[in-house]
Amino acid sequence: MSDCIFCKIRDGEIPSDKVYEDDKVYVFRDINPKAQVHLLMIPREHIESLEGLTDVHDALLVHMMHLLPQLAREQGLDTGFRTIINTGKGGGQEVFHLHIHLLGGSGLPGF
Ligand code: DGP
Repeated sequence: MSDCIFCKIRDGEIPSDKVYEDDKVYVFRDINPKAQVHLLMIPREHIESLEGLTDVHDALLVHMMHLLPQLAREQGLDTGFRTIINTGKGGGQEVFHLHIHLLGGSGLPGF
């Protein structure tokens, strides 16, 4: 059994506020939102971080990148959005299942 929180969310073992899912990704609202809209996009496959990617993930990555603006539009983020990928402890990563933060709307902190 995996101890990964995001695998458990993907599998419905931990409840989440799901926004979107397909055969490759699962998207849900961050439990501790840093802006009006704060989504997390995870691949269904357990990949620890960007460091775990290989050539076999190329199609998955393109899929994720194309989905981000679509989801942002659906969330009403007509003027733009921010994406963040924290990688490794030194990059501030807390959950070791690759995820892309999608943030926007009021409350977006400066960077
Ligand atoms: P990162 O620091 O990039 O690893 O961000 C992890 C994010 O995951 C953080 O913003 C809070 C969020 N998070 C952690 N546990 C849960 C959870 O159980 N449910 C939800 N929805 N989000 C979570």
